[in-house]
Amino acid sequence: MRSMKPLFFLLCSWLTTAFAADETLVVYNWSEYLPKQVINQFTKETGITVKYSTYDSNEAMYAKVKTLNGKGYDLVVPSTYYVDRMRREGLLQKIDKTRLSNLGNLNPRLLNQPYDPNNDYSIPYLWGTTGIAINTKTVDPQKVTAWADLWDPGYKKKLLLLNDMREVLGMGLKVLGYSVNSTNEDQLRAAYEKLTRILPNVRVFNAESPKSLYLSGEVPLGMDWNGDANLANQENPKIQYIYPKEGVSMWLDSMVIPSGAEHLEAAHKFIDFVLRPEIAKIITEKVGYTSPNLAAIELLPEKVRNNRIAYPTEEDLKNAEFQIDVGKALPIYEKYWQQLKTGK
Ligand code: N2P
Repeated sequence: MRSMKPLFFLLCSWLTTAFAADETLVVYNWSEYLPKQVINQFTKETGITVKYSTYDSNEAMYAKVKTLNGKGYDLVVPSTYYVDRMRREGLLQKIDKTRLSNLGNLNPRLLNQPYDPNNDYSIPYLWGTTGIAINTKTVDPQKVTAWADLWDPGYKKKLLLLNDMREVLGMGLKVLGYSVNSTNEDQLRAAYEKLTRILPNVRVFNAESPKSLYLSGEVPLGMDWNGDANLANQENPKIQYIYPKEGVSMWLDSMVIPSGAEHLEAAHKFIDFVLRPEIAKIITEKVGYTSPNLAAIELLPEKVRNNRIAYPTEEDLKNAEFQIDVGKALPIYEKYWQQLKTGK
């Protein structure tokens, strides 16, 4: 009789691979979007080491994941309009929701949206708005109530614009009365032309850490994401966040698992960890953005819950628009963004 040994070893090695607990988790997230404390606590509790790196735009994240064909990362955090694109391109894998015991904490109004019906591929992480930050020490707040005010020739070389294609072109569209999700070529050209006229006022494009530039005093006003402005405001109350009257843009970023991810067990554990009320509470408090986790919001001190920078009122969201995928118009956005940034 032939020895059963090789078969036995094969089986053993298969079993160890199949059931070995993950030792690492590779996370790729927006900059300044997850407190170190949360990573440390996760590692302490699970023994899983988190390899963490960051990006400052959806486009940078997408390019990386696409080049790697969905391999290399276990968890990334795209905005809704990239969840849509990535899932349609086969770059994401389904999340096993039976492994998520804390899913019920999420605001049901943010679930089951057209970009990912049934949330098969994405679990909301944080959401927020894009408005205007000003330093009231040097800028009169009465004079800045609209996106249009940023074109004032008095602000020569003073503005920060987010280094973010959809945000900047969205502002150009909005100021002309169009939708931030326009797919109309003429409207996009008009937005681009309008934006070329703001360039003399632009000091810097930044999406990595705008607050550092607001706080150091290098820029007195410009665009900002609400959470970033929130932290700046906590450090220096003179820095304020304004909801421009044309309307802010709104977005939601979600945790997704790329198609080639290797550490699936760890990824699911991490998602469920983030969904715990106490952990989601730490995240919203420390990074300043808005939590989709209702149980976490309940735990927040009143002061945080009533802070309009992170938790806007209905009035603040008047004329607000949620950013969605622009489908076939994306190359038009890319063309004008490139032209705006490089002048060609
Ligand atoms: C934080 C990035 C905010 C996310 N640095 C914008 N979707």
